[in-house]
Amino acid sequence: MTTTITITGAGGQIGYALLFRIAAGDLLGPDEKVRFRLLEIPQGLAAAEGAALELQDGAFGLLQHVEVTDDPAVGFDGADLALLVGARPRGPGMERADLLAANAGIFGPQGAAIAANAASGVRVTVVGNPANTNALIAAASAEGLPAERFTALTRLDENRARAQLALTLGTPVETVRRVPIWGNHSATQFPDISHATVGGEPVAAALEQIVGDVPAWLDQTFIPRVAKRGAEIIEVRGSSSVASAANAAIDHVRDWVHGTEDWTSAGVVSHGEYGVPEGLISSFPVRSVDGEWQIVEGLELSDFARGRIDASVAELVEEREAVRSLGML
Ligand code: NAX
Repeated sequence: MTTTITITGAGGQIGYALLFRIAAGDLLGPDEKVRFRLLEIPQGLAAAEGAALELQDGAFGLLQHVEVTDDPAVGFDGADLALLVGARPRGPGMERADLLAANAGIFGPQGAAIAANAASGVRVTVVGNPANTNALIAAASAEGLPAERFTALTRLDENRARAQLALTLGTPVETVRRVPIWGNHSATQFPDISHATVGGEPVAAALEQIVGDVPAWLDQTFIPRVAKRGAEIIEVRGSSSVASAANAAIDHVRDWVHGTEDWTSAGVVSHGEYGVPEGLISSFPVRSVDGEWQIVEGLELSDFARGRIDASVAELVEEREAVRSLGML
């Protein structure tokens, strides 16, 4: 079997980090061949073509073909998996409404091109920001495709949260589980430790021994650290998160295709779960079963968690309203 994978913004930083790991088999395993379709805007074509030359030089046994294009119909032709990475960044003096409108102008047509050209079982993962609302716009424009096929990446936030907990507890990161992200991939996101476990035991007791006042630590240290990690990376590295974002995108898609052992996080369409308005693409605790994301239901939420989730979801509602008021949804 050969899987056709479309990557938009493939000439950019995250695209460059994704291509070589996927070609090496990190996404689908050592036996699944891949075919790339790299979709760029005209200014990004040369960088994507350069990456395609380097892919040749990688002599990857799994890589069957690379097509570089700025035509969405060609870019999404036959796509089984689509990673929508290319987006319009916020420029100097750009208001939030301008940013949403610029991205609606990208993700609307891409959603339509996916519906018209991709494989009928296509799975779409939006990385480009504002990821949740971009995914919502793409889904709304993809006539005939279920909204469940459109997701937004919040796995990087979850990976950051698990890593921070592991560092604080002095434990290997793989022992820390069930740390879902709720809401928007933005500073309002809620990394939730209330159901988290370390080595199979609830995390709260272990944390108390180390940080003392757990609620204060969550409010003042942990949540801001996770939610503002992207800014911290920019400050220290002088450039935004790239390899960790590509790594999280690979985690997300691999789990979607191959299934999960435990919960993880993904921005998926709400059917009203946990009071999140229907149709929004919000991050939830999810499992992947038989190639479909399922929201983990029935979790008890504290007042603190409820307040945090409501605040992030309110931001998603505002973003949807802003795009609607521009007539772009
Ligand atoms: P770069 O600016 O390096 O690359 C973006 C690429 O997209 C450029 O080559 C550009 O030509 C291309 N592009 C722009 N519009 C396009 C269109 N309409 N069709 C096809 N290609 C298009 O950015 P990079 O560092 O790769 O980041 C990409 C996106 O990921 C940004 O929106 C960024 O904010 C977002 N991120 C999302 C994360 C998440 O967890 N969801 C984390 C990392 C990252 O911040």
